[in-house]
Amino acid sequence: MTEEASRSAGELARHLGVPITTLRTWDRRYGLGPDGHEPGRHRRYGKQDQARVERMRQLVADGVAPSHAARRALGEAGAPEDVEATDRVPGGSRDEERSYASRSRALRRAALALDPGQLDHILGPSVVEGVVPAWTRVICPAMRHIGERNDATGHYVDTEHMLSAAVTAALARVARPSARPNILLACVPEEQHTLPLEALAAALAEVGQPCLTLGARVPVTALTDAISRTGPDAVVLWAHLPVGQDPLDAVLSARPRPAVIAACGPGWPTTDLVPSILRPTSLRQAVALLAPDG
Ligand code: B12
Repeated sequence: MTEEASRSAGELARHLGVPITTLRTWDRRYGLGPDGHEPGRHRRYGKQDQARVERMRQLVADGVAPSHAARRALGEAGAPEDVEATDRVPGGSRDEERSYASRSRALRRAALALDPGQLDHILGPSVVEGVVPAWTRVICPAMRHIGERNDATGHYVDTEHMLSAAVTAALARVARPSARPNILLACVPEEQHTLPLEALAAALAEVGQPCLTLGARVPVTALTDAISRTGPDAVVLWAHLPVGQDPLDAVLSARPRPAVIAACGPGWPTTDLVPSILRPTSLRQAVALLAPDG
């Protein structure tokens, strides 16, 4: 293997759009580092090492649990082939599933009854138990239900607003780490659906990862200004409504250029994005990619 064909950890991280800390974690935890590394010498990933890490990144982005993904990337015989449903709670028992479903129904009823006390009563403990299951199992199904009712009848805007505000408040109560944030979260211009990024900020905080959240409708100039002022390692852009490539192009040409750029939400074009841009499709995947130690 020539030196040119091999890559340092930093070069590979940039090439794949994965934080360098993620590469180190995958190496330490799953043995996905460079083969034949000599102590005292800089680690360089050869062609095969790179292919393994690239496969790992793809599998994790497809929703495979990192430990399973690593076994498959390493080509272990008997490694599980199943791709986990992207928002399934790993290890969740049937009883747990039933409990989430009944809490979600109760949340929906409390929202329809415009009952703030009850909303808080359900949301508070659910979020304390774990942001990812609270968001994916309790909150999202209720949100989808209210969204569909609203869409079908033109009513329930009040319900949607009230539920959104209660969810925002519950997620904001998750204690934020005091360290300087190195991840920036923002909605694309004109986008007001902030809740998924609020869930991401809370889920990252829960595992000790601070982030800077710019909120709704962030103009491209504000985004690039914030990048040049704070130099984040990762930028996550949320688009629920259809959006073009402009905000991504702005981040790609921002200085310093963030090592990791993730385009999240159903609003992005399904094709034609730059390959190094991450496309996590669930909260769990986004957390696994941005905070692998969590
Ligand atoms: C709450 C809500 C609002 C709130 C947002 C409040 C807030 N602070 O976020 C308010 C009232 C502001 C709002 C406004 C509007 N909304 Co609205 N809203 C919703 C609602 C009910 C929930 C949004 C949400 O949080 N979704 C997240 C979850 C619940 O959705 P999900 O499908 O399960 O998510 C999937 C993925 O996105 C992903 N995922 C979920 N979370 C995360 C997190 C991360 C990090 C990742 C990577 C992935 C991920 O996993 C899920 C499974 O695939 C949706 C209904 C819906 N189904 O989403 C409508 C919905 C998104 N809204 C819609 C519309 C049309 C509007 C308005 C245009 C209404 C209007 N006439 O003004 C405006 C648009 C404003 C704008 N310019 O952005 C439509 C969008 C249709 C479309 N695709 O074009 C929807 C789908 C409702 C509908 N059925 O018609 N809305």
